[in-house]
Amino acid sequence: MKKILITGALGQIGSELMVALQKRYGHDNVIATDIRRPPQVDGVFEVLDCTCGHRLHETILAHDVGTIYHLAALLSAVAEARPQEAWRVNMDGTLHVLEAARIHGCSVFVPSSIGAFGPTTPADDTPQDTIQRPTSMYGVTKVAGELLCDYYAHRFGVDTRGLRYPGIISNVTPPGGGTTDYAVDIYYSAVQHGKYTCFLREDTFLDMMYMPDAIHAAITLMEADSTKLLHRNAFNVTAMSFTPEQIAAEIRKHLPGFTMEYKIDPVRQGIADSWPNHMDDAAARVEWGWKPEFDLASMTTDMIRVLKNRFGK
Ligand code: NAD
Ligand code: AKB
Repeated sequence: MKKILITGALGQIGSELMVALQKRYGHDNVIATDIRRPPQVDGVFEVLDCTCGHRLHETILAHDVGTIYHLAALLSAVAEARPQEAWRVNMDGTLHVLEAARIHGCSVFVPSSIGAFGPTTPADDTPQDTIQRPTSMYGVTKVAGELLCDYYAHRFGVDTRGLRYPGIISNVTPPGGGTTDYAVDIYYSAVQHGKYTCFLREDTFLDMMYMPDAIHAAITLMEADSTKLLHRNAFNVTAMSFTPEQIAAEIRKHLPGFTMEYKIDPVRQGIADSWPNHMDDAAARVEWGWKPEFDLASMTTDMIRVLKNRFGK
């Protein structure tokens, strides 16, 4: 079979997607790449900067790549701190990947985000097709990325697909600098120290998803019948929506002594306030059968079980 290339494979999503793809399609059929070299990696790995067009072409040709999962990006908080670099990595990277896909006939998965929405978007039951005027640099690159993927599909016939992921919660690789990171940090801190200082306000609703559902969604979308995909590059997908107070209350069911205080970060609070409370993901459910397995209760049970084992608690 033609190989599968992942950019940004050492990140929060890539590190788990790599293993899932290896299991599904064969260990040596997955080419993991990232701008940094890991101390060790179980599989084929190459250093690859996604903004370097000729290295992308070389790697695709050398490994006979047919599918690209393009995960390399700067996330919302990092992008707000370094907006020019975020534009370069997120936009130049995506353009180079799409160009390489066009030239070499690859299909491409490019994740978008709840960050593609802004303060004028309807915040509740956010429709699949709606106003998108984000105010963060991350959001600007995510909307532009969605449009660029649409363009490559209709103009050049490239098989581009994508999801608007919510905040992803996981326990393998720490998140890379986003606004939703609190919902990962809180579990580590609760299990290790019994307390957490939250950088978002207690009533901030955001969409979230547990990593197994995020991985399953990406692979299911890439395997879906393309004739059924009306919204091919930007499917709203969500599994749950909660506030910091609600996740803390759920954690207290397992760790009754857990305490939380707040020290609001105005930058990340501003970003969170501009994002939806809860998206409507009906299009994904209808067009390719999206259905999450985990809700807040089952995810919390699993996160705490895994982290207690890891930290010997
Ligand atoms: P991450 O920050 O954990 O990982 C990104 C990886 O990209 C890192 O390993 C980094 O080294 C690498 N990278 C950075 N610049 C690069 C470059 N120039 N060339 C190659 N690699 C480079 O991110 P993630 O959470 O795994 O996110 C992956 C994708 O999913 C991103 O597009 C992100 O916007 C999107 N997404 C993530 C979430 C989430 O909650 N994790 C939610 C919505 C969308
Ligand atoms: C971030 O907070 O930047 C990401 C995302 C929702 O895109 N987790």
